[in-house]
Amino acid sequence: MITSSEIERRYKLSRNEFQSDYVEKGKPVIISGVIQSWDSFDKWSLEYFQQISPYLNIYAKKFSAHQGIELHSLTIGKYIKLIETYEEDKKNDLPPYCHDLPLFSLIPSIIKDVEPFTLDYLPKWYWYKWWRYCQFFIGASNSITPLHFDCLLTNNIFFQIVGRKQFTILLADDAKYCYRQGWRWFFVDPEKPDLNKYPEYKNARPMKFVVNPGDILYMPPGTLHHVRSLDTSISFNIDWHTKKSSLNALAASVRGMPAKNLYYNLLLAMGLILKIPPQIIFTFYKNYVNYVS
Ligand SMILES: O=C(O)CCC(=O)C(=O)O
Ligand SMILES: [Fe+2]
Repeated sequence: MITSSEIERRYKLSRNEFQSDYVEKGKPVIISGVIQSWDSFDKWSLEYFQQISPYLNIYAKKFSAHQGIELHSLTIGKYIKLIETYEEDKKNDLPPYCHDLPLFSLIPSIIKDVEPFTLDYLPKWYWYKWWRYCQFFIGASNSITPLHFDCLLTNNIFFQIVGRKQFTILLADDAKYCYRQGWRWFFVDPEKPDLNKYPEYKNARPMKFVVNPGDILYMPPGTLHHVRSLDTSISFNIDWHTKKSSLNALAASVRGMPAKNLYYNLLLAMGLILKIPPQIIFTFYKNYVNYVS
Protein backbone atom coordinates (compact mmCIF):
# COMPACT_ATOMS: atom_id res chain seq x y z
CA MET A 1 0.00 0.00 0.00
CA ILE A 2 1.53 3.30 -1.04
CA THR A 3 0.65 6.17 1.29
CA SER A 4 0.60 9.52 -0.38
CA SER A 5 1.01 12.85 1.34
CA GLU A 6 -0.14 16.34 0.46
CA ILE A 7 1.86 19.32 -0.65
CA GLU A 8 1.24 22.61 1.16
CA ARG A 9 -0.28 25.49 -0.78
CA ARG A 10 0.41 29.05 0.32
CA TYR A 11 -0.83 32.42 -0.92
CA LYS A 12 1.66 35.31 -1.30
CA LEU A 13 4.46 33.86 0.77
CA SER A 14 6.98 36.41 2.08
CA ARG A 15 10.72 35.96 1.60
CA ASN A 16 11.20 35.20 5.30
CA GLU A 17 8.42 32.63 5.46
CA PHE A 18 9.67 31.01 2.28
CA GLN A 19 13.16 30.70 3.75
CA SER A 20 12.24 29.55 7.23
CA ASP A 21 9.23 27.32 6.55
CA TYR A 22 10.33 25.70 3.31
CA VAL A 23 13.95 26.19 2.18
CA GLU A 24 15.47 25.61 5.61
CA LYS A 25 13.16 22.69 6.34
CA GLY A 26 13.59 21.10 2.90
CA LYS A 27 9.83 21.15 2.33
CA PRO A 28 8.13 21.59 -1.05
CA VAL A 29 5.35 24.16 -1.46
CA ILE A 30 3.06 25.63 -4.11
CA ILE A 31 2.82 29.41 -3.96
CA SER A 32 0.05 31.38 -5.62
CA GLY A 33 -0.75 35.08 -5.83
CA VAL A 34 2.80 36.26 -6.56
CA ILE A 35 3.31 36.36 -10.33
CA GLN A 36 -0.16 36.92 -11.75
CA SER A 37 0.78 40.40 -12.97
CA TRP A 38 3.43 39.05 -15.36
CA ASP A 39 2.80 39.89 -19.03
CA SER A 40 3.74 36.34 -19.96
CA PHE A 41 0.25 35.15 -18.95
CA ASP A 42 -1.33 37.27 -21.69
CA LYS A 43 1.47 37.09 -24.21
CA TRP A 44 3.08 33.67 -24.26
CA SER A 45 1.74 30.98 -26.54
CA LEU A 46 3.22 28.70 -29.16
CA GLU A 47 2.15 31.18 -31.85
CA TYR A 48 3.88 34.03 -30.03
CA PHE A 49 7.23 32.24 -29.91
CA GLN A 50 6.79 31.22 -33.52
CA GLN A 51 6.05 34.79 -34.50
CA ILE A 52 9.10 36.29 -32.80
CA SER A 53 11.65 33.60 -33.65
CA PRO A 54 10.38 31.20 -36.31
CA TYR A 55 13.81 30.07 -37.49
CA LEU A 56 15.43 29.65 -34.11
CA ASN A 57 16.94 26.19 -33.85
CA ILE A 58 15.97 24.34 -30.70
CA TYR A 59 16.32 20.81 -29.46
CA ALA A 60 13.62 18.53 -28.14
CA LYS A 61 13.93 15.18 -26.38
CA LYS A 62 12.30 11.79 -26.68
CA PHE A 63 12.53 9.85 -23.44
CA SER A 64 12.22 6.14 -24.13
CA ALA A 65 11.24 3.36 -21.75
CA HIS A 66 14.51 2.94 -19.99
CA GLN A 67 15.58 6.51 -20.09
CA GLY A 68 17.57 6.57 -23.27
CA ILE A 69 17.23 10.18 -24.41
CA GLU A 70 17.01 10.90 -28.11
CA LEU A 71 17.72 14.50 -29.13
CA HIS A 72 15.92 16.11 -32.09
CA SER A 73 17.05 19.41 -33.50
CA LEU A 74 14.49 21.52 -35.35
CA THR A 75 13.25 25.10 -35.75
CA ILE A 76 10.64 26.55 -33.40
CA GLY A 77 8.34 26.93 -36.39
CA LYS A 78 8.54 23.21 -37.23
CA TYR A 79 8.24 22.18 -33.61
CA ILE A 80 5.09 24.20 -33.10
CA LYS A 81 3.53 22.73 -36.23
CA LEU A 82 4.17 19.25 -34.78
CA ILE A 83 2.43 20.17 -31.53
CA GLU A 84 -0.54 21.78 -33.26
CA THR A 85 -1.01 18.74 -35.48
CA TYR A 86 -0.83 16.42 -32.47
CA GLU A 87 -3.34 18.45 -30.43
CA GLU A 88 -5.94 18.37 -33.26
CA ASP A 89 -6.95 14.76 -32.56
CA LYS A 90 -4.06 13.29 -30.55
CA LYS A 91 -3.79 10.49 -33.12
CA ASN A 92 -0.33 11.29 -34.43
CA ASP A 93 2.81 10.38 -32.54
CA LEU A 94 3.47 12.50 -29.49
CA PRO A 95 6.02 15.15 -30.54
CA PRO A 96 9.37 15.21 -28.74
CA TYR A 97 9.50 17.37 -25.63
CA CYS A 98 11.37 20.66 -25.59
CA HIS A 99 12.95 20.20 -22.23
CA ASP A 100 15.64 22.24 -20.45
CA LEU A 101 15.83 24.95 -23.12
CA PRO A 102 17.59 28.19 -22.05
CA LEU A 103 15.05 30.33 -23.91
CA PHE A 104 15.78 33.60 -22.07
CA SER A 105 19.36 33.43 -23.38
CA LEU A 106 18.12 32.60 -26.88
CA ILE A 107 15.32 35.22 -27.00
CA PRO A 108 16.27 37.94 -24.47
CA SER A 109 13.25 40.08 -25.46
CA ILE A 110 10.96 37.79 -23.45
CA ILE A 111 12.76 38.39 -20.14
CA LYS A 112 10.67 41.49 -19.53
CA ASP A 113 7.50 39.35 -19.66
CA VAL A 114 8.36 37.81 -16.29
CA GLU A 115 9.10 41.00 -14.41
CA PRO A 116 9.04 41.79 -11.57
CA PHE A 117 10.88 38.48 -11.14
CA THR A 118 10.78 36.71 -7.77
CA LEU A 119 14.29 37.81 -6.76
CA ASP A 120 13.15 37.96 -3.14
CA TYR A 121 13.12 34.18 -2.98
CA LEU A 122 16.70 33.85 -4.27
CA PRO A 123 20.11 34.44 -2.66
CA LYS A 124 21.46 37.87 -3.74
CA TRP A 125 24.29 36.23 -5.65
CA TYR A 126 21.76 35.10 -8.27
CA TRP A 127 20.22 38.53 -8.85
CA TYR A 128 22.73 39.55 -11.51
CA LYS A 129 21.36 38.19 -14.83
CA TRP A 130 19.24 35.61 -13.00
CA TRP A 131 17.70 34.42 -16.29
CA ARG A 132 20.89 32.57 -17.19
CA TYR A 133 19.92 29.92 -14.63
CA CYS A 134 16.46 29.36 -16.12
CA GLN A 135 15.38 26.46 -18.31
CA PHE A 136 12.15 26.15 -20.31
CA PHE A 137 9.81 23.22 -20.82
CA ILE A 138 7.53 23.56 -23.83
CA GLY A 139 5.46 20.68 -25.13
CA ALA A 140 2.23 19.02 -26.13
CA SER A 141 -0.29 17.56 -23.70
CA ASN A 142 0.82 14.10 -22.49
CA SER A 143 4.50 15.03 -22.67
CA ILE A 144 6.26 13.30 -19.82
CA THR A 145 9.43 13.87 -17.87
CA PRO A 146 10.31 10.56 -16.22
CA LEU A 147 11.21 10.33 -12.54
CA HIS A 148 14.50 12.08 -11.72
CA PHE A 149 16.12 14.65 -9.47
CA ASP A 150 17.85 17.80 -10.74
CA CYS A 151 21.40 16.99 -11.62
CA LEU A 152 23.29 19.63 -9.60
CA LEU A 153 21.20 18.97 -6.45
CA THR A 154 19.97 22.54 -6.58
CA ASN A 155 16.78 24.05 -5.22
CA ASN A 156 14.18 24.45 -7.93
CA ILE A 157 11.55 27.16 -8.31
CA PHE A 158 9.22 26.17 -11.12
CA PHE A 159 6.85 28.62 -12.86
CA GLN A 160 3.77 27.39 -14.70
CA ILE A 161 2.70 29.88 -17.37
CA VAL A 162 0.48 28.12 -19.93
CA GLY A 163 -1.52 24.88 -19.40
CA ARG A 164 -1.56 22.53 -16.41
CA LYS A 165 0.90 19.89 -15.28
CA GLN A 166 0.52 16.88 -13.05
CA PHE A 167 3.48 16.36 -10.75
CA THR A 168 4.33 13.33 -8.66
CA ILE A 169 7.18 14.15 -6.33
CA LEU A 170 9.06 12.30 -3.59
CA LEU A 171 11.44 13.75 -1.04
CA ALA A 172 15.13 12.87 -1.39
CA ASP A 173 14.88 10.33 1.45
CA ASP A 174 12.53 8.22 -0.64
CA ALA A 175 15.04 7.84 -3.48
CA LYS A 176 16.11 4.51 -1.97
CA TYR A 177 12.65 3.07 -2.80
CA CYS A 178 12.62 4.20 -6.42
CA TYR A 179 15.36 2.10 -8.11
CA ARG A 180 17.93 4.50 -9.39
CA GLN A 181 19.50 4.28 -12.81
CA GLY A 182 22.72 6.20 -13.35
CA TRP A 183 23.15 9.50 -11.54
CA ARG A 184 19.69 10.98 -11.53
CA TRP A 185 17.05 8.84 -13.25
CA PHE A 186 14.80 6.21 -11.63
CA PHE A 187 13.13 3.09 -12.98
CA VAL A 188 9.82 3.41 -11.10
CA ASP A 189 6.94 4.94 -13.02
CA PRO A 190 4.97 6.65 -10.24
CA GLU A 191 1.84 6.79 -12.43
CA LYS A 192 1.66 3.00 -12.56
CA PRO A 193 4.30 1.54 -10.28
CA ASP A 194 5.10 -2.12 -10.92
CA LEU A 195 5.37 -3.41 -7.36
CA ASN A 196 6.37 -6.87 -8.54
CA LYS A 197 9.43 -5.45 -10.19
CA TYR A 198 10.03 -2.62 -7.73
CA PRO A 199 8.62 -3.85 -4.39
CA GLU A 200 10.45 -1.31 -2.24
CA TYR A 201 8.34 1.44 -3.79
CA LYS A 202 5.55 0.41 -1.40
CA ASN A 203 7.49 2.31 1.31
CA ALA A 204 7.58 5.55 -0.68
CA ARG A 205 5.36 8.54 0.08
CA PRO A 206 4.65 10.26 -3.25
CA MET A 207 2.82 13.59 -3.41
CA LYS A 208 0.63 14.00 -6.46
CA PHE A 209 -0.82 17.35 -7.46
CA VAL A 210 -1.67 19.63 -10.37
CA VAL A 211 0.25 22.84 -10.99
CA ASN A 212 -1.89 25.52 -12.66
CA PRO A 213 -0.95 28.65 -14.63
CA GLY A 214 0.21 31.27 -12.10
CA ASP A 215 1.45 28.68 -9.62
CA ILE A 216 5.03 28.57 -8.38
CA LEU A 217 6.30 25.20 -7.20
CA TYR A 218 9.30 24.99 -4.90
CA MET A 219 11.22 21.70 -4.75
CA PRO A 220 14.12 21.28 -2.31
CA PRO A 221 17.43 19.76 -3.51
CA GLY A 222 17.22 16.10 -4.43
CA THR A 223 13.40 16.03 -4.74
CA LEU A 224 12.39 13.30 -7.21
CA HIS A 225 9.82 14.45 -9.72
CA HIS A 226 7.75 12.93 -12.54
CA VAL A 227 5.81 15.39 -14.67
CA ARG A 228 2.92 14.95 -17.11
CA SER A 229 1.59 17.84 -19.17
CA LEU A 230 -2.20 17.86 -19.03
CA ASP A 231 -2.45 20.51 -21.77
CA THR A 232 -0.14 22.18 -24.27
CA SER A 233 2.23 23.69 -21.78
CA ILE A 234 4.84 26.42 -21.30
CA SER A 235 6.82 26.46 -18.06
CA PHE A 236 10.26 27.38 -16.86
CA ASN A 237 12.31 26.93 -13.74
CA ILE A 238 15.27 28.44 -11.99
CA ASP A 239 17.76 26.11 -10.33
CA TRP A 240 19.75 27.68 -7.52
CA HIS A 241 21.93 26.83 -4.59
CA THR A 242 22.14 28.16 -1.08
CA LYS A 243 25.54 27.98 0.61
CA LYS A 244 24.34 24.85 2.38
CA SER A 245 22.98 23.10 -0.71
CA SER A 246 26.15 23.89 -2.67
CA LEU A 247 28.24 22.21 0.03
CA ASN A 248 25.91 19.22 0.14
CA ALA A 249 26.15 18.96 -3.63
CA LEU A 250 29.95 18.98 -3.47
CA ALA A 251 29.83 16.22 -0.87
CA ALA A 252 27.62 14.21 -3.24
CA SER A 253 30.45 14.00 -5.74
CA VAL A 254 31.68 10.97 -3.81
CA ARG A 255 28.26 9.39 -4.25
CA GLY A 256 28.48 9.21 -8.02
CA MET A 257 27.78 12.73 -9.24
CA PRO A 258 29.38 13.07 -12.71
CA ALA A 259 32.57 15.17 -12.92
CA LYS A 260 30.92 17.73 -15.18
CA ASN A 261 28.29 18.43 -12.50
CA LEU A 262 31.03 18.73 -9.90
CA TYR A 263 32.63 21.43 -12.03
CA TYR A 264 29.44 23.54 -12.07
CA ASN A 265 28.85 22.98 -8.37
CA LEU A 266 32.40 24.10 -7.59
CA LEU A 267 31.85 27.31 -9.53
CA LEU A 268 28.56 28.00 -7.75
CA ALA A 269 30.06 27.24 -4.33
CA MET A 270 32.94 29.63 -5.10
CA GLY A 271 30.39 32.32 -5.88
CA LEU A 272 28.12 31.74 -2.90
CA ILE A 273 30.69 30.91 -0.24
CA LEU A 274 33.84 32.71 -1.35
CA LYS A 275 31.70 35.55 -2.70
CA ILE A 276 33.36 35.62 -6.11
CA PRO A 277 31.06 37.85 -8.22
CA PRO A 278 28.77 36.20 -10.78
CA GLN A 279 30.37 38.32 -13.53
CA ILE A 280 33.60 36.36 -12.99
CA ILE A 281 32.08 32.95 -12.32
CA PHE A 282 29.95 33.08 -15.41
CA THR A 283 32.90 33.39 -17.78
CA PHE A 284 33.64 29.78 -16.81
CA TYR A 285 30.02 28.79 -17.00
CA LYS A 286 29.32 29.67 -20.63
CA ASN A 287 28.61 26.28 -22.01
CA TYR A 288 25.68 25.95 -19.61
CA VAL A 289 23.61 26.96 -22.62
CA ASN A 290 24.53 23.68 -24.26
CA TYR A 291 24.53 21.64 -21.14
CA VAL A 292 22.10 18.76 -21.59
CA SER A 293 21.50 17.48 -18.12
O1 LIG B 1 8.06 20.23 -16.46
C1 LIG B 1 8.66 19.19 -16.71
O2 LIG B 1 8.27 18.37 -17.56
C2 LIG B 1 9.93 18.86 -15.99
C3 LIG B 1 10.33 19.89 -14.99
C4 LIG B 1 11.62 19.54 -14.32
O3 LIG B 1 12.12 18.45 -14.37
C5 LIG B 1 12.33 20.57 -13.58
O4 LIG B 1 11.84 21.72 -13.44
O5 LIG B 1 13.43 20.27 -13.09
FE1 LIG C 1 13.82 18.29 -13.06
